Amino acid sequence: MQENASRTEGRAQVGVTGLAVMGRNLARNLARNGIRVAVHNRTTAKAEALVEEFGDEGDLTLARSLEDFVAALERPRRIIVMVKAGEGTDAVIDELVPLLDEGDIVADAGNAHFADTIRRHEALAQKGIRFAGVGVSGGEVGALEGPSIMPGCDGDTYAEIGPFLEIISAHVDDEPCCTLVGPDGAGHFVKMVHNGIEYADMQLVAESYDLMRRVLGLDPADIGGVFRGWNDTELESYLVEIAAEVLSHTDAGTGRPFVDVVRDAAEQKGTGRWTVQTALDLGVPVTAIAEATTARALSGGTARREAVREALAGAADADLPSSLTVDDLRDALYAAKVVAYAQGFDMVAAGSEEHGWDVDRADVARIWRDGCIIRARLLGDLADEVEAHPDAASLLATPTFAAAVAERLPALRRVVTAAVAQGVPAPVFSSVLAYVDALRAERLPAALVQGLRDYFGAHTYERVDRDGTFHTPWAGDRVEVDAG
Ligand code: NBP
Repeated sequence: MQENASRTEGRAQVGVTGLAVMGRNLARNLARNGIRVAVHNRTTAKAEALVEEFGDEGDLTLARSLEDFVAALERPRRIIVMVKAGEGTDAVIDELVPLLDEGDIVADAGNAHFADTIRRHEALAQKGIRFAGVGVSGGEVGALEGPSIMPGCDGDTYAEIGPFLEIISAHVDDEPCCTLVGPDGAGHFVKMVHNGIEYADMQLVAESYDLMRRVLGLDPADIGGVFRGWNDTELESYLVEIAAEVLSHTDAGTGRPFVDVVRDAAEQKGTGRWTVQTALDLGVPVTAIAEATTARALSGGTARREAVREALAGAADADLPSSLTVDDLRDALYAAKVVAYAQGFDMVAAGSEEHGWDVDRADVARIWRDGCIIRARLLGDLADEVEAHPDAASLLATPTFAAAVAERLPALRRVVTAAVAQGVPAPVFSSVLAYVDALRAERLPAALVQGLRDYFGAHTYERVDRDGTFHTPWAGDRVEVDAG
């Protein structure tokens, strides 16, 4: 395939292989923006259909084989792989690499695990092929109209591929929602955390709905109206906007609220679970994401739910006083969102530190302001606050967000109290409150945990009043010894 770069001028500038919903729309987005695109798919009919249906939107070159695809591209080749993550990605890379030349670029825009991206980056570097792990959020519509794009690669690779990605990304005030996040796995890591936050965000919206319905007695259409109103406040966000739409929708077949005809069981197979697993490895508490992921797993365990519901049908319950208003829920939702985002950004900082990526969290907040699923007004303020206080130990310790949470803490506590009193599960609201209370506490019962560990396992402990490591011989004379 060795060929003089100047002889490839006029050929396609970018290639897209993998033309299911995402790849197809990314290719159209590139073409609509005046970029010459070569398209390829394992099943050729999909590539043919794309060119036939949308060939008039721009310069789309059909490639029926990978050889034709590679030959259709100018050099260095820029190839976006948009196939099913995992084995599909490895299969495509294995087929592509023998056809490529040194310096060519393979950009995996699927939902890869960041560890796979690090591995692929290393393997391809040994062959002189440049690799980018590109997180893309915004779903099918975003891919077509402008997604949020989180590329992870070397600077020279970004110089080649970044300008194309920036053109097709969403824009806020002419700023692209795409920037170089960091090297190798950084982009897919940040995309993973984005999806983790998305889990927490969605569960909070769902818990707010449940409390409005079961405690305040509102019907789905009314609740849709409340969300619509909230979207004109500091809660303005894509998920609040579409919650209003889904809750206001009536099922055509039954005339019932759409939300009442949908089975109440969700899955948690993907990036939410990866986020929690990785957070545990890094030792970063992401309680909102973890509870949201667990809530999905719990909902999906329908046999267990039914068995326990029946077994506890006659359980006596406490009669606890509580009060709740729609305004309390609005304030609690904002405070809880701030905490969920703060936890996610702590995780980005920890991942960046662990892997030496030097990720700029303000940049991450900026490229999430539009195009992606968690896009929200909050992210603009978040970017400014992270930039102004880069060394803050938590977003919750920055002036703007400390004030925002402090102001709403009574409402958050009323919401959790009402949920507990009325027996409505609100795991993310509850965990967020416990997280804030734990961080605010002067003393934590971790001191007793350390005592217990020393008792049964001689694990030692530190003291508050002097340096060193100590052990008490609990089964002996209990005279403390210096264990340091
Ligand atoms: P899918 O994840 O459903 O993958 C289908 C594509 O993968 C088809 O083009 C298929 O080719 C190709 N493919 C498979 Br499967 N195995 C292959 C193999 N061994 N060799 C070559 N091609 C293979 O498509 P999608 O929903 O468009 O998503 C694409 C990527 O984008 C995924 O990694 C996904 O996680 C990610 N993503 C999706 C969304 C979303 O909202 N859907 C959002 C963000 C990111 P075929 O036509 O020949 O079967």
